[in-house]
Amino acid sequence: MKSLNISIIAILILFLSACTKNTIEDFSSDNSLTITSPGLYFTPDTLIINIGDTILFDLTATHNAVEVSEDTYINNGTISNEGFNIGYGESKLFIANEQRVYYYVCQPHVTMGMKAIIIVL
Ligand SMILES: [Cu+2]
Repeated sequence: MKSLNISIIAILILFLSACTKNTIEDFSSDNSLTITSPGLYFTPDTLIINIGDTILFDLTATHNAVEVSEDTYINNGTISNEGFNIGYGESKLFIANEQRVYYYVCQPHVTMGMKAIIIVL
C-alpha cells in the first residue's frame, strides 16, 4: 500500500509540477508544518504530509489561501469549494483530516501562478 501511495504521489507531482514552482517538501515524518507567502507564491507549494497533521498558514497581508476544487485549480479560478479559507495576513491552523490532495489559491494572484497543493497520505 505504501509503494502504491508513493507511485500515485510521483504521478501527481509530475502532473502538477507544470503549475507550481516546485518547492516540494516532504514532511510526512514531521509534525510542525508552516506554509508562508514570502512573495507571489506559497512555500512550500507542494507539501506532503500525513493525515491528522496540523499545518500553520502564516500569510502576509496581501495574500489569502482559499481551498478550491481540482478543476478550479487547473483553470486558475478563485471560487472556494467551501474548504479551508485563510484570510489576508492571517495566521491560522488547518488540520488535514482527509486522505487526498488539497488544492488552494491566493485569489488576487492565482493568475500569476500563486497556488499550491497539500498531498495527504
Ligand atoms: Cu497572493
